[in-house]
Amino acid sequence: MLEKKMEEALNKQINEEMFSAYLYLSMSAYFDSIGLKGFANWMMIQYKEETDHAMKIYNYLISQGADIYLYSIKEPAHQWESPLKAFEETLKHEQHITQCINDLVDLAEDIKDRATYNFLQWFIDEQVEEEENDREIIEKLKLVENNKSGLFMLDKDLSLRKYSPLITEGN
Ligand code: OFO
Repeated sequence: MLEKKMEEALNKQINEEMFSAYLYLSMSAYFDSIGLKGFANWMMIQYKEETDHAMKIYNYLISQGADIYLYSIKEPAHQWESPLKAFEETLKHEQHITQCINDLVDLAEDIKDRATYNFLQWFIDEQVEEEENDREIIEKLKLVENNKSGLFMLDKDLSLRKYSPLITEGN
């Protein structure tokens, strides 16, 4: 049984995760439109992972007998100045998500909601990984700046990323 304010906060986080999914789907389309299929693949997988994050919270709320509120999803941008700018926005967005997760953890601590506190630990680790991945790609993009063959190599690299679904059922 969740307290109402935790139920509300987790429902808001579903919306944050769905916006993340929308943002990365839009970035995937952008990369496709400029012929960078590997980057598009990376972002498409990111989109799927964000949907998994939303579903992980959804399933947790259901398991706690809480209500689900599916709020409207904001419209993301659909063009970026360059691959570097898109990834800089990605990192900035993930830093915002990290803050959202930290706020949820603080709330769980404040109201002594130990189940939710435990549930959120997975997201804390995930955010460390997400920010690290973005920083790595930003560094590489800075290295290959204005070098078409470098960008092509990086695109090839990112085309290798594979999606492994999160087991969200009852998870
Ligand atoms: Fe990108 O980790 Fe969820 O939002």
